[in-house]
Amino acid sequence: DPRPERSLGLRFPAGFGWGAATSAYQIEGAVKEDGRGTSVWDTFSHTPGRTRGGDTGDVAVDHYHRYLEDLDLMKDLGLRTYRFSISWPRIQPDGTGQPNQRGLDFYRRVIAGLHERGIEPMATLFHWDLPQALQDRGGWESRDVAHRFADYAAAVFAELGADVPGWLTINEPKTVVQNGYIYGHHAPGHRGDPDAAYLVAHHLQLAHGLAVQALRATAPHGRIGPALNLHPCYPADDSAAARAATRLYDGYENRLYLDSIFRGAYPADVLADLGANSRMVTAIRDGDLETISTPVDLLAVQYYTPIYVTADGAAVQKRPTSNASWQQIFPEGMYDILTRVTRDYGRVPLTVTENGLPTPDAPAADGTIDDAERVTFLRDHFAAAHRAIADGVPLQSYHVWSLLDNFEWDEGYEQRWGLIYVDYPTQRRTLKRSAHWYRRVIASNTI
Ligand code: PNW
Repeated sequence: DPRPERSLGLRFPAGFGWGAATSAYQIEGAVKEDGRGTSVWDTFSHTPGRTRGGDTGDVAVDHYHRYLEDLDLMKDLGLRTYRFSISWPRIQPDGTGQPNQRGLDFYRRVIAGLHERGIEPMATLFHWDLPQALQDRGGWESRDVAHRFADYAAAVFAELGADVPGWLTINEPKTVVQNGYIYGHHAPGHRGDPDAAYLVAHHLQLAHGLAVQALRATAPHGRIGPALNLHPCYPADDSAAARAATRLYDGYENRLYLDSIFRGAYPADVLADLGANSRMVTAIRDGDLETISTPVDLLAVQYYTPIYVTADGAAVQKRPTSNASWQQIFPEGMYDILTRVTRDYGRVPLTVTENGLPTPDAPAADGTIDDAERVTFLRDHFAAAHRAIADGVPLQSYHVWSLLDNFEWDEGYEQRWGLIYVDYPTQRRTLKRSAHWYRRVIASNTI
């Protein structure tokens, strides 16, 4: 599309929460400053062979020192809301005990800076940077870590709860489960261990529920919910076998997390598939599902890609992929997943907390960055969200992933997901074509 900025004439509801998202380890750098402890991602990225080119988050985009400049960029874009994450090892360097004041102060400054600029903060408690000391005690395979998470959450709520209206518990539990314990390309890098992976899933869900309870006890005016990356699953062909395989695939991708939180039960088909002797099923105790299903105020949906499932349960490609091999571009998937959660789980307020595209950006001779593909991608996904709203979905806000180019985990710095380009050697920030377009979308509340 040569003119992706052309208006579609679609106006969003008044006050719609246009935003952008980041996470701590991907942007902050300053990994040894102000008493921060080591996280599993420090360990993982410093292990040879784990990340592209040996890239680490040691410096990232130096947001810890440049946050005022970044807050000004958000204001320049006109963001109504900004989603960031709090680094657990900055607050509790070894994962337990008295909070580290200097770590809390950094987030206090960020939050104050957001309020000064009229931007609403939305904070994620855990975006994968588990304190290494807790990993050394078993990590998420240990039930105790769920309780340590609740203590950490309570400490954060006590300090920051009054100034943050929106909270997210755990970013994408499924990604930790699958990439951390089955595929092994994320920390802690365990490969081929589904029995451990689903035990981890249960403890992540338990940690979520305990954190919701901690908020109710500490900062009762706050709103909180889970941040789930949901994948609409479609049969690769219309055979009955493909449909049955898709149903189970959907259980592992979506219902495992949604049903436990919103229905107080894990899906029976997934439990049966895991088996009565699996580590997860044998770890579930009386009362756990009540904890996990403690009522929440919102559901945060992260949508990137659909999954097409064959009769033998394999995922296949049916749509064009982006520069991320796992991402197929399918805007209608946004409509499908938003309408589906509303239909199946009731009218809980929704926010999209991530959606975006990596592009191979490089500045032109005049210094501009032409990411027309990102404009097209976002316009089409915004249009799908608009259609979902028109059909009654209570979607309140939408955070583009990501505000800035940043450390894309095992992919290092090569995949650029930002609205804002970062020249890593100089840390210079430049608005891409998509950022200029997004500013006009926000100002007009229209695509
Ligand atoms: C998310 N998938 O991860 C994360 O929350 C971000 O930190 C990350 O930078 C962003 O998406 C881009 O990758 C995902 O396989 C990882 O579908 C994997 C998938 C989706 C999201």
